[in-house]
Amino acid sequence: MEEQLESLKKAALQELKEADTLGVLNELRVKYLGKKGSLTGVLKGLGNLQPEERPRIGQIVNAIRTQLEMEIANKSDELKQAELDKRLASERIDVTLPGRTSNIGSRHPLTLTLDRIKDTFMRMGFDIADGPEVETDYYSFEALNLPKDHPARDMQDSFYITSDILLRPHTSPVQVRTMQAADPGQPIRIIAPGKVYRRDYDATHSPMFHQVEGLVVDRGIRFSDLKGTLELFIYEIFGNDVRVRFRPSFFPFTEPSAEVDVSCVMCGGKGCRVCSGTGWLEILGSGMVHPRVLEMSRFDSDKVSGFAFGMGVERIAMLVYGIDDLRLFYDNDLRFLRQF
Ligand code: 2NL
Repeated sequence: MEEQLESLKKAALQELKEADTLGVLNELRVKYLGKKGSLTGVLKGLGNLQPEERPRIGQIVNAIRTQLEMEIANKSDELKQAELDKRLASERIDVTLPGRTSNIGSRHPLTLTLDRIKDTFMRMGFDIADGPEVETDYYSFEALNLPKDHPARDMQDSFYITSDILLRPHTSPVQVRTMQAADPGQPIRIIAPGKVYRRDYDATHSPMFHQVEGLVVDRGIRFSDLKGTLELFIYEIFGNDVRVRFRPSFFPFTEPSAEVDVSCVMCGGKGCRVCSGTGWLEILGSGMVHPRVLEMSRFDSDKVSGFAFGMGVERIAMLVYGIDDLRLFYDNDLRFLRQF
């Protein structure tokens, strides 16, 4: 009996030594110490022994049991530690690696240009006004002294929804609405930036583009106010080294009217492809508000006068950043957008 127990112990210790996973270790625990395990079996068989032998054998079985429990506990700790070491080695992180940079993007060149235009006029005391992009014939043409047979009203030029409703072809309706909402005699000093729509599409024309128009109405507004305001604006946007010239022109809603040119920002005025050899770039249309336009919006043209102007934001952005195709603004190609 003792010999049998001794070899059982030996076998168990040998197997424990060889156990290399917690799973195998658990199987061994069941095999030797479990309810149906070998040692438990011996204990159960104690009844068959001579009564005087029972305590001695029982003692030996309990000693083996205690020893095996201890060995299993030690081995278990050892295997757990080994497993942890392995995980720590394989999951090691290098805290000195540079972090992933987050992509925060940048503002669109048209937004940058629009912001600079708005900022410049705001510092001169202008308010920013806006209005609907779907407009009526009245606000788009009638109130601006564009008669029924004027070419600007051609179905070919504008996007009509009905014969009376269209996508605004300029932001002037915003200024008309502002004048008509104003208290009589209240001075007006606003710019109206926003999207406008015309039926055109090539390298320099898009069916949707951005415009900023401006309007000043007050007592004693003169052409010199128009000149000073627009000259200052151009120096702010293109720098103090450019030259500015005013050229007589015609618009139905202003009289007199002037187009404003800046010396070519590409060649400095010598003449190049961008300025078609003239040395000048046209960037603004302007003029003194036509008395009929003032009267239609309930202003007394004997008491007040005003000036107005309009410019294309895309054109200014192209000149500021040296972009030669307007379609780049709308392609949303990141290789283009990342440059601003
Ligand atoms: C251009 C020319 C211009 C105006 C727009 C305007 C608006 C009112 C009254 C009088 Cl409510 N005038 N706007 C005046 C002159 C020129 O734009 O070349 N735009 C791109």
